[in-house]
Amino acid sequence: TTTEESPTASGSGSNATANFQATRTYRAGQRTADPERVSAVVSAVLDGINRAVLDHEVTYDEFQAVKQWLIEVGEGGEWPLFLDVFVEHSVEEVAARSQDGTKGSILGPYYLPGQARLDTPASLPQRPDERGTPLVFSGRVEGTDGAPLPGAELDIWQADEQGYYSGFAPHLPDGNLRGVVVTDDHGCFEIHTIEPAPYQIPTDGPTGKMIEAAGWHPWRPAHLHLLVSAPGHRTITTQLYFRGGQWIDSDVARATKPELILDPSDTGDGTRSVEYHFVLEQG
Ligand code: MBD
Ligand code: FE
Repeated sequence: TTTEESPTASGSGSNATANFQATRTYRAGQRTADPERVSAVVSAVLDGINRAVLDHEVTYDEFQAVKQWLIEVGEGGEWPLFLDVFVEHSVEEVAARSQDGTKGSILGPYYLPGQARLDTPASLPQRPDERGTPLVFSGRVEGTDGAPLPGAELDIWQADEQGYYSGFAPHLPDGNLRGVVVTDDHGCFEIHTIEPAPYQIPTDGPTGKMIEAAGWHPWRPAHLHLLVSAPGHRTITTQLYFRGGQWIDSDVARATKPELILDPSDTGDGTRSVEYHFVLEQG
């Protein structure tokens, strides 16, 4: 692979940090949270860290190495990557406790708002020589009462056949394999794309170095990301995976769920095809 086709960790990581800071949506008021809650959560985090130090008899050398590593995560812009891979699944699990309809999954660091709106049937923007197995992904968006939701939006983004995301890899055109597809009068959609490759955490950055040092693998199974929304309904952030795909049972980000696994079939001409129905709750 050429350098051009292998974005560096610092490239994708700092892009993710810049993107987070440009698009963050959390409310500023949450910065002045209830002191009792701050104390409870921060105490629990510090208790966990101090417990690990005592239980594993962490040395001064190790303590200083950790300090240096934390500095590098920040300098490399990898906090969004690190936190979305190792912590977001728990935040999503909490959110899921009050969510009906289609199961959610984590957002991850590579969502970019403001993509092209496409009428169904839609083709996601692709390079003329885009590689990968063609995939036709179709289905319906409906409410928990089963009523179809016309005009619902599927904001979709995915890695390419090499596992890279546009906007976070300099060799890919802006908007590649990203789009907002709008459902028709019957709440139906049809999206023409390619099957993504599994995603590898960049091995040349601090997150990848930590994973390697621990002897873990740095892979997420192949997935499609989606934000599914409709007026008057709660937006679902989710991901869809592929049955039998590599890493499906050992996602480094622990973000798979059995309800979110697609099982595409061959159509006979080298294309694969699959349906999925999304259910949104009111609110
Ligand atoms: C990804 O593609 C992803 O989806 C997550 C959650 C973290 C890192 C890379
Ligand atoms: Fe992803």
